[in-house]
Amino acid sequence: MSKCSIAVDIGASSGRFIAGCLQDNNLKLEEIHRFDNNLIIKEGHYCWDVHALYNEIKTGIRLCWDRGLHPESIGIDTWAVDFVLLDEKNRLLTDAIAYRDARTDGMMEEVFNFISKERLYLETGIQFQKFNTIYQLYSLKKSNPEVLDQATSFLMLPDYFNYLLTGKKVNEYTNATSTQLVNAFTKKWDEDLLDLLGINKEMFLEIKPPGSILGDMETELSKELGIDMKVILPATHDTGSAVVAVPEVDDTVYISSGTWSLIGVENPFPICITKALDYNFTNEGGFGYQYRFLKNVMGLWMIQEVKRNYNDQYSFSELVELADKASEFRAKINVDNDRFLKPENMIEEIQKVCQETYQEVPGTPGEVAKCVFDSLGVSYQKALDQIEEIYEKEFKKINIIGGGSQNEMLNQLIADKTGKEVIAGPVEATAIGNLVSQLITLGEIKDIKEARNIIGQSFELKRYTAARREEENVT
Ligand code: LFR
Repeated sequence: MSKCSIAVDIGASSGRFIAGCLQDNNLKLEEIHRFDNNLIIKEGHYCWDVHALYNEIKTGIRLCWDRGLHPESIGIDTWAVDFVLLDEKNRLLTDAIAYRDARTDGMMEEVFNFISKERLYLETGIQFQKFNTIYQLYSLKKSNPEVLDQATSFLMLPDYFNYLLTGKKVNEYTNATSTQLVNAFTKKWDEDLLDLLGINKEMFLEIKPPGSILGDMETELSKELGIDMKVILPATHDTGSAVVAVPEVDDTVYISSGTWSLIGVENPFPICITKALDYNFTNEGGFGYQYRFLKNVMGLWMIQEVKRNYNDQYSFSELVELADKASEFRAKINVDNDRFLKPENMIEEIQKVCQETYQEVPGTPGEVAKCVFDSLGVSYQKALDQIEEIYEKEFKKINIIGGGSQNEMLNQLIADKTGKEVIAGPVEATAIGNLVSQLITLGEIKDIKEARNIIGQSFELKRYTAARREEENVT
């Protein structure tokens, strides 16, 4: 059996610890640990509980040892854009304020007073989302400028966990690009932008590409357990890892479906043309310096919130079933409206928007869920049309990866709507992408091409075609 690695994949609603190794050229996964992740409120802001998350990381490592697994390496990925700042004694200067917090309201427009939208896009290639790190930092500069001045290290959340595990501080490349402060061409911190904004440049660290070995684990826990494990940088931005796990990228549009739906294509260079700017597509840095030309669609967050607002009375699959039964319901909303980022109550917000747009208001849980799924379908279709317009070509396949790929109703809806072949899976794409990046670094897998072949043959994928409900296995 080959060397084994651990992927720690922390999403906005849950985290998982998955061990993986190659057996007869197939990737074998073993889930070690799973935990919830929730927003907490601290001093009036939505924050992530980084201490609780780090404890879950330590619990997972302990559980590996309890099971007799002695992995060679560990790699951590999380969502993007969020960060902490440390002072010269490496003490936390900030809470990990979450990107859904309202502190960035209006900040994007203020930043445009210093840097034009066009210049920002031409230099970074990154989409305009009000929660990007650049706007979070600008908000901090306005509210607590002294904190920015005292900071000696800027760490994105996976960088922070890596620092806790190894004592080494770096900024991993794929996640760094999501800040909208990395130059898309030089792949370095864009010092001109930082100067224009008056943000302390000294706190930004060396940018290291995914696939780098950060160092050995050095914690009380490693001493206690006698652990000799390397920390490797995967694409620490979860979407970056997920896209590594798309089995066939040629002629394929992927949808990485989780809290967000990220819809796009892999590209060897950034596309910063006016149309891409107008349609708000991003060029996020990827593994092997590929770019993810994609668009954020609001994703399953909406249905997760709907479920929570019904006091978890219905499971996710019950909501899907109820939506299926509400087939007569027709109202649709623009899911990408910022109003849905973190409304007080998602159900009420959906109802309000339907009312304001003179549509039938969804009343039953089935109608609310149907409205969300249908509206997501519309947004996917629009993003797809925009990609095809920019590429001036038709893509034949859509590969849905991630937890959302298990939603058969949505998969079929996408096949029906687009008329394209839909391939669903792998479900654990992010953890798989994280794992194969480590196995490439360890020399177990040659390169990303071989990794994708291995992934294609290791996991069961389902195919859907328009107006036909049956699927066939294609492994
Ligand atoms: C998905 C994701 C997206 C990013 C959003 C916020 O989990 O990482 O790629 O735009 O979360 O960080």
